[in-house]
Amino acid sequence: MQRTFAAIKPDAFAAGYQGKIIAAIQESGLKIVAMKTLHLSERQAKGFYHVHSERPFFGDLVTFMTEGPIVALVLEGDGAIKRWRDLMGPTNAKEAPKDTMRGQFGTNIERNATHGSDADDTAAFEIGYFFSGLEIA
Ligand code: 3AN
Repeated sequence: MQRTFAAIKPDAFAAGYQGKIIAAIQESGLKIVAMKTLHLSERQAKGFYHVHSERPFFGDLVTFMTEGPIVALVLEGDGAIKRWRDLMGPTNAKEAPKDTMRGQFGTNIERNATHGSDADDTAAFEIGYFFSGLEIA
């Protein structure tokens, strides 16, 4: 059993796609073991994306991630990291197939509707960044 961190980003949240994205997660067989809504501060968004701090798009990414509320989730299942990334589609929503979350609900490479951890170590960091052990079922 593997766990991954997922987020519904401010663009998808503002457009009201939370329900559709959560339904797609559940229909895929992944189990939601933690979920909450929050509005990241600049400091919190910078901490979450610290691995990208040297990238040219970092400032824009932090502005985007703090523009409105998000839904943070922990998903559980066999191969959960890859399964959720496959369901999300590629980073650039313009190139994402229409049966993926980013293809359906994203706009471009930055405003791409959802986030998913890309490896075991990032999943562990991201789950711990958003949730205490007591908040995970
Ligand atoms: P992913 O979310 O698919 O793992 P990362 O980790 O490479 O992609 O990038 C993290 C986030 O940074 C993306 N979800 C996207 O919002 C933003 N991003 C990545 N690359 C770019 C880029 N070239 N220009 C603008 N934003 C980007």
